[in-house]
Amino acid sequence: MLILKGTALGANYIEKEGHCYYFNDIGCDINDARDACQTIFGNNQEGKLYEPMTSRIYDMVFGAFSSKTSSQVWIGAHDTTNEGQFTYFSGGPLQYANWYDNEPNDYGSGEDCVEIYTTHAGQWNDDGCNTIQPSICEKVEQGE
Ligand code: MAN
Ligand code: CA
Ligand code: CA
Repeated sequence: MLILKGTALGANYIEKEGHCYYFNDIGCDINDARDACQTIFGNNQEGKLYEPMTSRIYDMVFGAFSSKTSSQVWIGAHDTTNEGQFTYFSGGPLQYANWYDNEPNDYGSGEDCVEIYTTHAGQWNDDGCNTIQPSICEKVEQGE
């Protein structure tokens, strides 16, 4: 039923270049957000928090979800392993970063997870991983 592929997607889903993205507006800490992406998209290495790799794709994904009301939204990067060394949850250093002014700052007792500031043109902040907020999931389509 290829013809349904686009139209069957709900309002919180978009599909771009063989990847599907989902805006999860249920507030979660980072671990629950990661689990939710697997629940939504499958746990066979398919569903994960969105891991931005290029500005071109990031601008498309952020643009599609920028009207969402939440001001802070989880994506799939962290520095829990080595402070100051941000990596994707899938592994490897960031290929692309979009930090807000003076971020990341590991504020207070420490901040090790990466969020989008939707109120600051989609630039990023490091925040405490226990913060409860929405998130963006990604699925790489089979065969891509
Ligand atoms: C401010 C800044 C940020 C920090 C948050 C934590 O906005 O210091 O870097 O992450 O506070 O709430
Ligand atoms: Ca940190
Ligand atoms: Ca910060």
